[in-house]
Amino acid sequence: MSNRRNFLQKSAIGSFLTAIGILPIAACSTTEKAVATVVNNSKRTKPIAIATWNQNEAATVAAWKVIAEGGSALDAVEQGVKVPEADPEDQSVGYGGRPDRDGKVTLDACIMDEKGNCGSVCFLQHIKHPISVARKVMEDTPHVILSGEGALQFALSKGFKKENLLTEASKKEYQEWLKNTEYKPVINIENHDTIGLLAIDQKGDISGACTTSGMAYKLHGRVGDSPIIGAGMFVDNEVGGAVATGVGEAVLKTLGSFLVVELMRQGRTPQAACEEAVNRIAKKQEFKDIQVGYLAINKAGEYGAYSIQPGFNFALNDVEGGKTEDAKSLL
Ligand code: SD4
Repeated sequence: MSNRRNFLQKSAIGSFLTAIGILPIAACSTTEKAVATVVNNSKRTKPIAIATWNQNEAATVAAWKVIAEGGSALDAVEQGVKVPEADPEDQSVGYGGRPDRDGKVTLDACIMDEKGNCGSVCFLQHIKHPISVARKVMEDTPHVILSGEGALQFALSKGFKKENLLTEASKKEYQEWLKNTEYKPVINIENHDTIGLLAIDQKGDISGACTTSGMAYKLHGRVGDSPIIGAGMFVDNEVGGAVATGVGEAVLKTLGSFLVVELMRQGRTPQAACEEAVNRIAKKQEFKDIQVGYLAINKAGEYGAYSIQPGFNFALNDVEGGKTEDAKSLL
């Protein structure tokens, strides 16, 4: 666990502390009063931005900035996951992602808002920010999922730029891999940095996003859990949200994120719900050699996380600052 980080600028934290009731409303500007009133009139929840894997700290900081400034959870999750999408050092997401076994970087992403609207792209190539294309699918089309060439054409029509996403580092690793061409997940290393990010804004609304380049060296055309609503990510504004990381096939077979949210609806804590979803995988299939991790929040802003193997962790920001935590695990 790392220390809490100090990250908020003075003005943003002022209005935010007011909004959550830490500063008196009387001491505020008119805008701050407006924010505080909205929050005080809504069901009290604890705003938060939380993401899979502690290397995604920068993403939760970016998401929290949106929330602290009064922005929506939807904007927060999009802005948050765009950080690793644009980062060439992150070899599991967006630009710099490891390619499939044909040497092509193919991306999966989905997004869901507090009204249950959702959008997704899968098997998308050449676009650095698949999450923003997923959001356009949600907002500008009557559909939920666009795939492959159709998703690319849609993105181009919306003004996204066609780019080469394969960095020299990922290309080099791929060329090394070609020498043996063994397809085998390596727990917590090969591609388990997929970001799933959940946020609760000052109004108490929940949104989620998930984005990845998927399993490294996968078969060309393979789609994982990450762009599938209910598998890689699910949000129900009445209950909470959940995201998954790890071997997508195991998550897909159990519709893990939906399961976690439904378990919370039935009264389980986020922690207990994540544990049951992991146990469900362990009951159904050989699990000793794979990693799957779930991360969940409920409407009150409480969170939980659980994985099959040790090594899963997560990053979060709330009004107290930022931190990372290790998840408990089955093994
Ligand atoms: C997939 N679930 O494509 C993704 C991979 C992942 O952290 O989560 N990696 O199966």
